[in-house]
Amino acid sequence: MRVTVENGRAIKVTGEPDHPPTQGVLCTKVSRYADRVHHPRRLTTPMRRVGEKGEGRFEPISWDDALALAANRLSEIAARAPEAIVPYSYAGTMGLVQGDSIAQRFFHKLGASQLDRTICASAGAAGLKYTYGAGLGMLTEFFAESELILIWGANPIASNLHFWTRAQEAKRNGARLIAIDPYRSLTAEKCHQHIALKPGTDGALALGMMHVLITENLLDHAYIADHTLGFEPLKARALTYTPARVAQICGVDEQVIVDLARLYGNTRKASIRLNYGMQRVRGGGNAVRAIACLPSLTGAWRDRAGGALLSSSGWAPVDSFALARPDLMPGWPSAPARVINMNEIGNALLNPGEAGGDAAFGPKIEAIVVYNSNPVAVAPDSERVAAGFAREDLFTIVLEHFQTDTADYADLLLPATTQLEHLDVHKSYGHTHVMANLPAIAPVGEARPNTEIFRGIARAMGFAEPALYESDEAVAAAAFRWDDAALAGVDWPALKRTGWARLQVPDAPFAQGGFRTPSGKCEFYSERLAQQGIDPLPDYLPPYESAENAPELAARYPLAMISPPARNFLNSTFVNVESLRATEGEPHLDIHPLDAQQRDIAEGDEVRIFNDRGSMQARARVTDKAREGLVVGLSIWWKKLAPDGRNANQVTSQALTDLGGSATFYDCLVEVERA
Ligand SMILES: Nc1nc2c(c(=O)[nH]1)N[C@H]1C(S)=C(S)[C@@H](COP(=O)(O)OP(=O)(O)OC[C@H]3O[C@@H](n4cnc5c(=O)[nH]c(N)nc54)[C@H](O)[C@@H]3O)O[C@H]1N2
Ligand SMILES: Nc1nc2c(c(=O)[nH]1)N[C@H]1C(S)=C(S)[C@@H](COP(=O)(O)OP(=O)(O)OC[C@H]3O[C@@H](n4cnc5c(=O)[nH]c(N)nc54)[C@H](O)[C@@H]3O)O[C@H]1N2
Ligand SMILES: [Mo]
Repeated sequence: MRVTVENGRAIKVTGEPDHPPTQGVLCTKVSRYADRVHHPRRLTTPMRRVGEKGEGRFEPISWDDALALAANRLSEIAARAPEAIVPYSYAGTMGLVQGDSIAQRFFHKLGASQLDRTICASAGAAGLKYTYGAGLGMLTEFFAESELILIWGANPIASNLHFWTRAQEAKRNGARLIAIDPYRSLTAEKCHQHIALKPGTDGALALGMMHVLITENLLDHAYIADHTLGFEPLKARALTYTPARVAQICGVDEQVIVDLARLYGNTRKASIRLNYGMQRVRGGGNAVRAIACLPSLTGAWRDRAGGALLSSSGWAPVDSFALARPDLMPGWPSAPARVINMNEIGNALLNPGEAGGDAAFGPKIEAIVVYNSNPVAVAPDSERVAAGFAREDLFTIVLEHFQTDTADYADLLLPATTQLEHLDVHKSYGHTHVMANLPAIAPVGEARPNTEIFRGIARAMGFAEPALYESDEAVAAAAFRWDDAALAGVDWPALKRTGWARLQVPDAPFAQGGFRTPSGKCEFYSERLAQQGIDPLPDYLPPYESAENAPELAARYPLAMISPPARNFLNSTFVNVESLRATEGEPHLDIHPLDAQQRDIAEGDEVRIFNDRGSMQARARVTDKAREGLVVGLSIWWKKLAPDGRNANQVTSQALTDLGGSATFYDCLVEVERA
């Protein structure tokens, strides 16, 4: 990203023309980043709550007073029960320095609860780990040479523009693009074919494709013999997924499944861009495992334009231990602090703890420190999340750029710098470059980097541990294992000079096998899963909230709701940038004409979407973009900027995925009525 600065203000951000994945282009929302940085509502001073909890009324205080207030409260709680303190963070702008370096070290030193950061990708990450050994896949560049691209549970026009550029290149060269998505997304509209399966049934579709590949012998037997493990048991499993059975599960025609498998098996340069959209359901981890097996069955990996990509982040040799220093935990390594899954923060905040009768939970949560995240808007089962944050006896610190829905609940609200103002270092999950993020402008107002804020609280608490006081430069320099072959010839000073470096990854990374699993093979069968008492083979698990799994629930709430990203928002970031919000308009609900008709809903009607967890309102768009039985509310709105003060997470659930403990945002049954 290039920043143009005039008189100390960022006036424009553009893509770096020389950076191969970016090629000078930023996506819709990030190209407005300067508007966000200099937004009139940026938080510019520390503030203390003066109103009621959640009311969002604050008064400015000095940094010294703010840090002392934080230190006093946290010290007092830590003296009794350090695990009663919980950090809550996700990616922010995804840097390794402003993400989980000094902050993690601080919470580890304190003995605070650990947070399992599972809100986005952990089901898919687990699926890849048990199949390939890590988050590894095809190189983005070479999708441009593919002859067939399955865009599977991904909407790159909205959420991964730089991949879409490659897919279009391939399309111009004659490639066929197939979208597999219950919704006719912006991307699906531009593909040659759209397979609109029922949400959460991807595992069955992949197993059905395997059935055809096996029975019609569209397999690369040499690749299977040399580079995979467990073909025979996988074959037995796949043979139970006949196209007829899969057609019934997925709600698509049998012939569509057969044709898809034949085309896939008969195309040499066949690639799959799957993305996280398809793993936000009960069976998400298994579905990723099943899809990840496909290129190893057909030997698509032999060509650099064949294979699959969910995440490429495993190629970057990040030194997570050096960054987060878990060894600073008092009980390390035998008795690490308790772990709270971030998707269950609603339940966790409302848990009375051991004194209230839940011995297994441990101490009741007394303090939460939020940075790089907006849980009151983004976490599932939001009624419970908000009720938790509203607790009078909870001490809440929020580090933010803006007064978000979460910031409204803060006792102490601290202004943080943006990526234009601080130093950082990045890996990617969509390409294979690492990047240096150098500050382009001075901090706005009194904003401070997250790292500096945590150093300040540590100092005010009197901690002596040197690791807590390392400079951002020192942390950045320790973020990667520079001696790893992937970074040959690159070190931190060099990265700072050039801005980015390409990781040394072979063009066709698994052409000769070389997976990072214990066996070194693509593990269809996972011994590691078997040892944990988990099914060692990929399977299809029906969504928790489906007619298959919960008929009684489905009778009351017959519509499946998904709430994938809106093009102009980045999760809940940018919702408060007026120009972007104006383009999105207001919260919408896409509903199929037949479902609308049954409910007497017309285009433009205000509708109420509800289930046992909560409700929200949106404006109906009657359209066959949503398949029958599906409703779609593009997200994630700030609640307070929506007309009814609510958003899609009012109805989503805290249930976790099969693998990885991920969120199940798209495993959600609702009913809809005219408001
Ligand atoms: N504009 C924009 N870009 C973003 C983001 C954003 O909020 N806005 N968020 C960023 C982040 S944090 C992430 S993780 C990525 C996410 O980006 P993606 O991985 O692309 O995920 P989603 O956008 O959640 O979903 C993509 C598609 O999956 C479809 N889908 C939903 N359920 C299912 C299912 O069960 N099966 C199948 N096959 N498809 C399904 C949705 O309809 C949607 O069109 O995007 C990143 N980029
Ligand atoms: N219903 C529904 N819910 C979802 C999803 C969905 O598709 N549907 N998607 C899920 C996914 S994939 C994800 S990744 C999560 C994302 O959830 P979050 O991680 O909460 O992401 P954002 O909503 O972008 O909020 C990030 C916040 O961090 C702040 N921030 C950014 N950089 C910094 C920094 O350097 N310092 C500090 N202190 N703050 C910073 C921003 O101002 C912003 O308010 O949401 C999940 N929630
Ligand atoms: Mo995400």
